Amino acid sequence: MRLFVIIISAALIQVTTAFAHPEFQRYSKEVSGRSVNCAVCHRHSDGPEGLKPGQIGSLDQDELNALGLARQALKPGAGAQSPILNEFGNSILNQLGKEKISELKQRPELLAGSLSKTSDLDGDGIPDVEEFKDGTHPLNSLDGHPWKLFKNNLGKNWFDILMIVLATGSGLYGLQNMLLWLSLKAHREE
Ligand SMILES: [Ca+2]
Repeated sequence: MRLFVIIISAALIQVTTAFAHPEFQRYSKEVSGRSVNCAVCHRHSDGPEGLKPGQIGSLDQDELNALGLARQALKPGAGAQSPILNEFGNSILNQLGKEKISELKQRPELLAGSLSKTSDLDGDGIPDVEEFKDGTHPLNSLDGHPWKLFKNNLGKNWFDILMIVLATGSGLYGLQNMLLWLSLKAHREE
């Protein structure tokens, strides 16, 4: 009986570690100093194990079939869409394949260097790999390194900002002249 429990526990541990990759999460947390959860790559923020939406226990038969195909995506470019991964997680799977991902678990600091430098899934101007290192969410355009977001927004909206500055400047100029005119008028009437 005891042996049976040990075997079952070992099998469960293996299944759990086969789906989750906490090494990458830990690395992102360490380098960014921010709290990073499983939702960076997974559909559910608690990770792949469980019964909640996006977790293995909630999958229907079609999704289980898709999960089976994703688990066989050993090489890059398999086009797999794992139902427990989000768009970023699936993009990593398709860029690297499962073999390379397992290899990188020993050296999580090499993950960012192995991925596309230009892919920006949420279109906030910060590449996914930078967001991974910054501990921000690569699929949320409002979540990004504050200085990088500010710079990108400034770059995108420079014309509007220039117009506001000009309008404010000319408004102040007009106000100053009106005050000057009023004070001259008051002097003349004295
Ligand atoms: Ca981004």
